[in-house]
Order: sequence, then C-alpha cells, then structure tokens
Amino acid sequence: MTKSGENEKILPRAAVIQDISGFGRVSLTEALPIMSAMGVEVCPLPTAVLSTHTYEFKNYTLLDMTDEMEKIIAHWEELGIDFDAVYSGYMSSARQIEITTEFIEKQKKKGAIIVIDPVLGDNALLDVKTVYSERMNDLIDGMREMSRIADAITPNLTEACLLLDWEYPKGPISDAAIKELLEGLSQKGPEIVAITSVMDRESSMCVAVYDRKNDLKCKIDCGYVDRPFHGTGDIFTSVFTGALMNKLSAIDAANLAADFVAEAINYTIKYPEMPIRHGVLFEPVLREGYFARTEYPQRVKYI
Ligand code: PXL
Repeated sequence: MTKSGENEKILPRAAVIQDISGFGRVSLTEALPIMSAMGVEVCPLPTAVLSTHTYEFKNYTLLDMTDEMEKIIAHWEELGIDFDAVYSGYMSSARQIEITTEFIEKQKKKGAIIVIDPVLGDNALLDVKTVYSERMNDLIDGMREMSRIADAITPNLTEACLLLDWEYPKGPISDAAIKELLEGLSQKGPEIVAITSVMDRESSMCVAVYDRKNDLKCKIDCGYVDRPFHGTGDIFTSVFTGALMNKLSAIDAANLAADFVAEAINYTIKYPEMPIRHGVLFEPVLREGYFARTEYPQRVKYI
C-alpha cells in the first residue's frame, strides 16, 4: 500500500500515549474500549507495560518502553500515518516526555488536536502523598513544559497545583480561586483547561472548565460520594478527547465525560467490598450503550 493509502481514514484517528497496566483499570485499558465505543480509531503508543497500576499494589512489574517509543513513532512516520488527535497520559520517564513532545509538535502542525493529561498524582486518594510515586517528582518540570503545547489539558486539582506551584488547598475552594487556577493554566498555552476532582463546597465535587476562545468558565457538577475512586481521571480524558473528536464544544465534551464517570461511580458504589485500587465499573456503562443515547443530563453551571 502507498503512504497515502495507509493514511486513509474512515473514522477519526487518535494516538493515545500512556501505559498499559494489566490489572486495575487505568490508562489504555480504559482509553481503548471507551474511545472505540465513541467511534474513534485508537492507536496505542504504550509508555510502559505494568502488571498492575502503581497505587496500593506492591511488587508490580514495570517495563519502561522509552526506547521502543522512538521506533514505533519512526515506523508510523515511515507509513505516513497522521492523527486527528493525540492524547497523552501517564509517562514513566522524563525522556518519554521529550519524545512525546516532539511527536506532538509534528502532529499539531498537521492539524491534530492535542489533549494532555499531566498525570502526576492525586491528593484525594488517601495515601498518595501528592505524587503517585517518587518517580513522578522527576517528571513535574517536563509535564509543565509539555502542557504548554496542548490545545486542552485535564489535570486533577493536585496536578493543577503542581503545574502552577500552588499549595494544595486543604478544604473547598471558592469560584474566585477556581477562576485564577483556570486562567493561570491557560496563560501557559492551552486554550481549553478542565480541572477534575475540585471540591467547591463541603460534600460537592465538580470539574472546572475554561474555554478561552469563547470566554466561558463553568463548573460541572459531579455529585458527591464520600470515598476516593481510582482511574477516573483517565476515563474522563478518554471521553473528553473522544467527544472533542466528535466535534462537541469543550464544555459539552466535559459535561459528557463527567456524566459518564458519574454513571461508572454509580455502578461501583453498589459493590462496597470492591477495593479502591480495582478502579470503577465503567464496563456496564458501555454495555448499556451509553454513547448511543440521544440525551444526556446537563450538569453545567457558568461562573
Ligand atoms: O490513572 C493514573 C495512573 C496511570 N498509570 C499508572 C498509574 C496511575 C495511578 O496510579 O499507577 C501506571
């Protein structure tokens, strides 16, 4: 087949750059089924292969794919494959961030939309002290730099604070503080910022979204369940990216992503015996044909 033949697309195509963890529902084991169900052709570029994710599991195996990533990209380039979107998540070395940045810069020039989830940590998880593992401390500067070239970023509140060098707030945060965070992150480059896991009142969680081009800021209500959930950031960014690729606006895409996560959480809380580290039950939401529905709840409140 010719180069241009390889690049012919029936569906929108995304390169998804993150780890594959065999057990525990994160990263590619979420992005692949979810984005496929949204009608996206997903091309995984694995950053690492793990036996499980790194939260609460001991003795997990981790095969770093840094060297392989360059070879995979070289082959894709040789074939002339281009992408409508690049979504990057968990990285296992600073060098990987450089490789990913170079790839993203080339794809962005060719018109790809760039979504970066600067995966680093989550204070909402009881015993994760800001970063998922010591290794993540070496990645903060790289994530800060790479986030600049994104069209959209999806940090959780911990990562938003790490990117801006803010102290993690101990309690609920005001709309004024939320706006400052959104603007601070957007000033660094991305036109769209969605911050997940934001507690805006006692017993109330939201996703805060800034669409700079349309000068819109909003909070998307996530409801509240008094326990942490794992792997929900990756689910959020998968749905969000798939929705942007299907031409939804930033705020509609974030509304859909938050609603999908809320449905997965509703299934999960039916099984209180399920450990946090097993993630959330998103599979039944897919089985029900979530993305074939014609209407979704509106959770948006402009600020
Ligand atoms: O969901 C974030 C994530 C992704 N990948 C790996 C992780 C985590 C968080 O624990 O350990 C390997």
